Amino acid sequence: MDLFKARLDEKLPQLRAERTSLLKEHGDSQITTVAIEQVLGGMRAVPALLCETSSVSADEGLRIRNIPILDLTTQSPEDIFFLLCTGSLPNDAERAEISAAFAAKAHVPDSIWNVLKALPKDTHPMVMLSIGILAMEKYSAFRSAYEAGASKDDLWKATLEDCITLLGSVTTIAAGIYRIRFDKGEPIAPTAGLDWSANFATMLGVSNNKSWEDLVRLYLVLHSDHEGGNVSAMTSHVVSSALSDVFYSVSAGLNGLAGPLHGLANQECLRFIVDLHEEFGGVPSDEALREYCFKRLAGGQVIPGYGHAVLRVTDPRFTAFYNFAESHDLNDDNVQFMKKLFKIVPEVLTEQGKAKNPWPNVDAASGSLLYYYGMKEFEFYTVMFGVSRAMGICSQILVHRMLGSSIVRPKSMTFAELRSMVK
Ligand code: HAX
Repeated sequence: MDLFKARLDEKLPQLRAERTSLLKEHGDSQITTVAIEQVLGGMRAVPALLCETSSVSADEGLRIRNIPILDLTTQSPEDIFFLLCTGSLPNDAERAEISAAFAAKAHVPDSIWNVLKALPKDTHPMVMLSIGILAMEKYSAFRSAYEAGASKDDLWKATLEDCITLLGSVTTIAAGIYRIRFDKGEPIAPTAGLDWSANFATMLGVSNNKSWEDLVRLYLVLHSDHEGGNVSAMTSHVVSSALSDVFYSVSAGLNGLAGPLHGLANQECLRFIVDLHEEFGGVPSDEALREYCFKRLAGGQVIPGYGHAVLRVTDPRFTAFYNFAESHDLNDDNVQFMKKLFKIVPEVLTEQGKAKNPWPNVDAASGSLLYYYGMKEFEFYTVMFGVSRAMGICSQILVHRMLGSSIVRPKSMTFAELRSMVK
C-alpha cells in the first residue's frame, strides 16, 4: 500500500494544520445554539461532528469529497474508497494497488466460517455480518501497534492496514453468509484477477448475467457513505474514538444499520412490495395503491423507503437505481411496483402532512433490482448495504485517526436539569 500511504502522508500536514488552526483561532467561537426539541429529537441538525469524507444537503443529497454522487456512478468501489480517504480519485497505478490489496485479504480463515456456521439456522444475516467482522478483530494491526507502544501520530498507518483487511475480507464474509444462511451451498472462494465488486458478485453466486456485476458495482458505490451523523457512521465514530480498532467500530455501526428506520428499510421495502403483490395479485391501479398506503399510515406504520432526516428532495441514489432499471430494461412486477410507488407515495405523504420529506430515499429502489436478478432473500439486503457502508465508515475512522480526534463525550441532561435551564 505504498502509493496509498504516500498520498495520505502528503495530505497529513494540511489536515492536521486545519484542525490546529481552527482550534487555536476559533476554538471558543459559538457556531450554534441547541433547542430543547433537538435534545429530545435525536440531536437533529446539531452541528457537532466533523466529517471530511462526504456531505449531505437537504436540496441535493450526497456529495463525496464535494463531487455529486450522480457524477460518480461509473466509478469502481475501489475508486470511491480512495476518494473518500484521500480527497482525489486514484490514478491507474493507485487503483491497481488498492484492488490487489483487497484481493490479498479476500481469503477468510476457517475459524470465521466455523463461528458463522455454528450460529442457529434462523439467525438474521446482519447478526452474522456483525459477528463475522468482530471475529476478524484478532487480526487487527492497530491493536498490535497500540500494544507495542506506537505513537498516537502513527496509529493511522495500522488503521489503514485494518481497513484493507476488513474491506478485503468483508465481501467474502458477506457472500459466504448469503450462501450459508440461505442454503445455497458452500461459500464460493474469491477468484484471482477479479476486482472487488466483480469478485463479490461472483461469490454471491446469484446470477451469471453481466449486468448483475454492474448492479453490484453500482450498489457498492451508492451506499458507501452518507456523511457522519447517521446512526451507523456516528456509532462507529463513537466506538472508534475510544481507540477501539475498526473491527470493533464497524461491527458496532452495522448493528445500528440493522434497524428498520436505517438500513433495514431496504428489507422492509421489499417486504412491503411482496405484501402488496400478495394483496393485489399483481400491480394494482393508482387508486387502489393510494388507498392501501393511506390504510397503512392510519395503522401507524411508515411507508418504508420514503422520508429522510436530512433530505428534502428525491434521493439522488434512488435516481441512480431508477436510471439503472430504465437503461437495463428491467421490467418485472417488483420494478413496476417500485415505479408506481414513486408516483403515488409522495402524493400520499404530502396529503397526510406529517413527513417533512415525502420523497424516496435509496432504500425505495435497491431491493426491487436485487430481486430482479434473483436475490429474493430480502433479509440479506441490509448486508449488501453494510458491505458498501463499511467503506465510508472505514474512511471516516481513518481520517479521524490521521487527525488524532478526541474521544467523544457529549453531556447528557436529566429532565430536571433541562427544566432548570429553561426557567
Ligand atoms: N411513512 C410514514 N410516516 C413518516 C414517513 C414515512 N415514510 N417518514 C416520516 N414519517 C412521519 C414520522 O414517523 C414522524 O411521525 P411522528 O411525528 O408521529 O413521529 C413525522 O412523519 C415527522 O418525521 P420526519 O421529521 O419527516 O422524519 P424523521 O427525521 O423523524 O425520520 C425517517 C426520518 C427516515 C426515520 C422517516 O422518514 C421514516 O421512518 N421513513 C421510513 C423508513 C425509511 O425509509 N428509513 C430509511 C431512511 C434512509 C436510511 O437511513 N437508509 O439507511
